[in-house]
Amino acid sequence: MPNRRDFLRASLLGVPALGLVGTQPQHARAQDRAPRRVGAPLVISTWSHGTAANQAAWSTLGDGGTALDAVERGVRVSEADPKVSSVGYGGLPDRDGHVTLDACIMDGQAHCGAVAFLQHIKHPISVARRVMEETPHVMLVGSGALQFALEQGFKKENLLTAEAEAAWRQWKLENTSEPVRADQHDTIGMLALDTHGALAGACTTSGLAWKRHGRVGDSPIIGAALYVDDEVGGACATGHGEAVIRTAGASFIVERMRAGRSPQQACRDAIERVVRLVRDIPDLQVGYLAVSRSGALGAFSVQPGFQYAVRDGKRTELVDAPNLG
Ligand code: SD4
Repeated sequence: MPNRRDFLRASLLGVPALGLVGTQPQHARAQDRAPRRVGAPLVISTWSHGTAANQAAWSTLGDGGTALDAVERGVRVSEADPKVSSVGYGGLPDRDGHVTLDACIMDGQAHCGAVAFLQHIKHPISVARRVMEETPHVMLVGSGALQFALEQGFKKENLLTAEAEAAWRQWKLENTSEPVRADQHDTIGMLALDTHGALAGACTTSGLAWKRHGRVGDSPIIGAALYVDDEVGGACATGHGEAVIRTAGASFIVERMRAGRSPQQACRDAIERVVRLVRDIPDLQVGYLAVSRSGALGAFSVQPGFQYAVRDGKRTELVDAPNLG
């Protein structure tokens, strides 16, 4: 049965009927018992370019499409946009001038696929989905991922735009130190809930600018930048990938929700954990988003500045995430 909070949420969202499905296992704890929301889709994603990505995802969700199709379609918008300088085409390169991409995709039934250190393919998220659906593996990397993408019919392209190359040349003139740009955070992570009550998520990035050649961040790692479980909810990450990997960010958030924490509390717990455990990364920034199976949202970051985009039946919003200040 819908609880009072879900009833209020449905009324606030103007949702005419809140359909509920699924039976609960005996051992289910508080958050597990939150009813699954069916019929009222939503999508959230990181950063301001998430607004356009959400719109594309929404056109799939609004037509009754699956959350999995929605997140793939959504993040492809950022991948194709040359103005988004840390995702796909137009992404800033590594210290040797190569654009190398990381991406993963996951549904709420533990199906997932990922690519890492992939070059020359504009839509790594779609390659990740093919890994999930066309191979017995979860992750392909580097030349193996490229070979697979070409076999699957993806086109080999130059992803280094003139602007990104100019920025790299400028950086080379000015910098001799370890190449990590701390202010460069606009990886897209996206979570969607569809009209059937199913969840999915996607994450795609060119990673930290000026990184060492071969460096892989959190974004293609299931459990770090993304985790989704239809019984509980999903979470995704942006920010310093090393810190997210070291603290198993998205997986930690989903398990906190399973234990009864709200998405908001769980995101805060994960940020407090990062700050407690990762003391050796200067100017650390990490941002998390989460959604529960009943459609409750959470967001939190280490520092101010992290924004996320929300789209549901009522809202198209860009929101400042709460943070530790
Ligand atoms: C990474 N998490 O490769 C990514 C970087 C980023 O917004 O920009 N996140 O570590």
